This record gives sequence, C-alpha cells and structure tokens, in this order.
Amino acid sequence: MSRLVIISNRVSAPTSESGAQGGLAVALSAALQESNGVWFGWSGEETDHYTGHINFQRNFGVTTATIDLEAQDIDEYYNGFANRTLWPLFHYRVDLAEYERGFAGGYERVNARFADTVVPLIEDEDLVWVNDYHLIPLGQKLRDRGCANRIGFFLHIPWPPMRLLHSLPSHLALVTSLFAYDVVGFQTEDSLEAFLDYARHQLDVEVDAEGFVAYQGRTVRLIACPIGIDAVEFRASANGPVAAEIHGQMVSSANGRAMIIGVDRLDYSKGLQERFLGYERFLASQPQRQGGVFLLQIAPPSRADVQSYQDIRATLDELSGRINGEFADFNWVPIRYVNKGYPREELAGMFRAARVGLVTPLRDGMNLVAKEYVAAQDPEDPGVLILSRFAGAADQLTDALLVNPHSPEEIADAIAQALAMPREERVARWRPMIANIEEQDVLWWRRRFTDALESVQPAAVSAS
Ligand code: ADQ
Repeated sequence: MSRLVIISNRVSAPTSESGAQGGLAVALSAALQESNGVWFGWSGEETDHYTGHINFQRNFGVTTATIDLEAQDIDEYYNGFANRTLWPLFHYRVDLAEYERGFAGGYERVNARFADTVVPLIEDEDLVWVNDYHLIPLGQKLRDRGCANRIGFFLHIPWPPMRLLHSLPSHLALVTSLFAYDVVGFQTEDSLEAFLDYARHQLDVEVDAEGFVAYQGRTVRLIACPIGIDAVEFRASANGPVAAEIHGQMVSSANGRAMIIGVDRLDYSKGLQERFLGYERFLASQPQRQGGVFLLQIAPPSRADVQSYQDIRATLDELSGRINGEFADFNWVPIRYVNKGYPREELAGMFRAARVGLVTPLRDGMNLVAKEYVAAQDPEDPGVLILSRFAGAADQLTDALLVNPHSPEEIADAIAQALAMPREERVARWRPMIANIEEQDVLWWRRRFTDALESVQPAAVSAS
C-alpha cells in the first residue's frame, strides 16, 4: 500500500493500543500504521498569531502533524463557514444557514494555510485523503501548489439537492473545486445522485458506467462508500466487564421498566426536539404504558459557540421539562435527559440494556450510533432499532423500523410496535442488520476508498 497522508479538520491521535477512541480513529490509525503515513489537521488550539508551525507527534505508531489557528480563523472558517454555512445547508436547513463574506474568506484562507503547510510533507507516491466539508477546496489548493499525487475526498455529511445548494453564493466555485480530486466519496447513492444532478444541470457533464466524470480537463471518479463501525471491537466492548457493570446498574435503576435510548451530539440535525414530541405522543396515546417505560437521552453539547446550538439546547431543556412535568409521577420520570458524554465501553452497556434504540435524525450522512446500537445487542434477545429514513444508515439497515422523523405519530407508533415486538421478530430483524454491519465495517470502508484512490492514474498537473 502507498503511504497515506490523511487530512481532516481535527486529528484524533490514538490514545491507546486498543484504540478506545472509536472506530473512525482506529480505522484511519491502522491505515497510517500500515503505510507509515501521517495525519494532518488543526490541533483545536488557538494561537495569537498564525505561524504555520507544525507540531509532530508519534503515538502508538501513528504520526500526527497539527497546526494552531488564530481567533479570526476559528471564527470565520470553523464556527463560520463550516458550522454556520455548510453544515446547516448540507443538512437541508437553509433557514439556519448564514451567508457572510467574511466566513467565505476565512474558509478560503484556512484551506490555503492547510495547503501551504501540508505540501512539504507530501512525498511523490503518497496517497492524499482529504476528509469532510471543512476542506472541500483543499484539493484545488494542493493542485495550485503543484501537487500531482492521487488525492481523494470523502464527504461525511449529506450532499444537498441542487435547488438548496443554489442558495450558497459561491456554489459553483465550491462544486467545481471538487474536480481537483481523483476520487470523491459519498456516504450514499442518494448523495452521489444529488451531486450528479448538480453536475449535469450546471456543468453539463455526464458520468460513465464506472463513475468517472470529466470537467475542464480533469476526471474525477465518484463513489458511494458508506462508513461503518469497528463491529468486532464494539461487540467485544458490549461483552466486556465495563459494559457488564453498567448494564447491571442500568437494569437495576430501570426497576423493571423498558428503556428506550437515544445518544447523539446535541445538534439540530439529530431531530431531538421531534423525537421528544414523538415520545410525548406515545405516552399520551398509550396511557397503559406510562410508568412502565422511560427514555434515556444522552446528548453532550457540541459547537456551543454557535447561536443555533444554544437555541436547540434551550428548546430541549424546556421541552424535556414540560414533558416530565406533564407525565411524571412521584416514582417515575419519563425522560432522563443527560448532557454529557460517556466512554465507549459504558455506552455499549447502556445500548445493550435498552429495549429500543431511537435514532431519528432529520438528516444524517450515515449515523454510527444506529450501527453501534445493533452491534451491542444480545443475539438471543436483541432490542429494536427505530431509525430515521433520512439517515444514510437507513440504506443498509432496512430491517429497522424506519420512520419519518418529522412525524410524531410515526415515532409514537414505532415505539409501541417495538415494545410489543415478539422475540422471534426481533431476532429475525437483527440478524441481517448485524450481518451487514460486520461485513461493511470501518475497515471495509477504508479499503474501499483507498483501493479506489490507488486504482486511478495520477494526473500530471502544473503549478499555476
Ligand atoms: P456525527 O454527526 O458526530 O458524525 P455519528 O455518526 O452518530 O454522528 O457519530 C457520533 C459518534 O460519537 C458515535 O460513535 C457515538 O457513539 C459517539 N457519541 C455520541 N454521543 C456520545 C456520548 N454522549 N458519549 C460518547 N460518545 C458519543 C458525522 C456525520 C455522520 C457520520 C459520521 C461518520 O454527521 O452522519 O456517520 O460523521 O462519517
């Protein structure tokens, strides 16, 4: 395998040999170890003045190279264009997307800074793998600096429909910059199709049978490449001592009640407000179930510097309080709402203890929680996954109870169906899902992407 240079906004250096930090970091770290590669990105730290100084570290066989950014970069590039413009727009929330010239300028500047800093680290035969919406124009900026390597890009979030993308003032430049890459990967066929729809209508280009599209002298291969989890590791966690301890605590604190679990970053795309309303509808429509069930919603805050995240947090505080006030009894609280993160082994134990996994994003590139919930289940007595039709994972996990996350009635009906589902049906639904999750795991994803990248011919480019 060629040496790999992975570039992403943030770098997740391994913290242990076993990779307790999760599937993506483990999969990429394994690829970096095998190929003696390097992982480059922002340290997450702020500096008074940008210097471009690279901090190299080597942990458990993985080399990371990080730079600090100055306050204006973080405001305009990260909190601004990435999280206040692209994130909402790509999750179909045009109402929340903010279009500020300063954001767009900061995005270009930081992408140029990434390119300037990483170019000297790239050797002739390296494969370069750029990740996610923070860095869409990076490939173009690397080409501008004479980088002739094979460069791939993977988008972890959905690609929006053409009509929505039109609301972005710089949509044409953003899309055409993707043609600097050799391979562009999407989570789903749906996202790939949405990209192609734009390319056909705006750029007048066509795709061939292998997914190659040519535009202005460059050819890019488009692939759908759904990300997976490290299923073996997660199942082992669910069977391990930490999970067993947590499982025991959950069972005793549930006191015979059925637990429904939700685990999400606190983000408006995850459909938490709609989920609470669906659960409220369930409680109201099934009075005989009240007191016999509870929802554990774990939602650690994220992107707290962005107003829309402060707003959704306030909304959920209010809504969970209202529902609890409406239905709770002296010995029962219908929603346990927790704003903190938990170690993966503990999450695995909680997932196993839950009769129902409630995963209802309004839009999601993939959604790894859905896969983790399934992987954590007891094969003899698995719980039921309720999954949004609008999560990328719904393409693979077709045996889940699929719902429209905007419909409180559908969520309420699915909860009732899940709680009443006989064991034979639960097992019959779980088996094909776990088979898919084990086969198309995170290593499968990584190989599929790097194989596609390795198989393209490097194109000659000249520095401009
Ligand atoms: P996210 O939007 O962050 O990822 P997701 O795919 O669900 O969403 O991954 C979240 C990860 O964080 C999971 O591994 C989960 O276990 C963990 N996590 C969430 N809440 C936690 C908590 N309270 N404590 C500990 N861990 C927690 C983006 C895209 C997704 C895409 C992924 C990967 O938005 O669509 O699936 O990237 O490509």
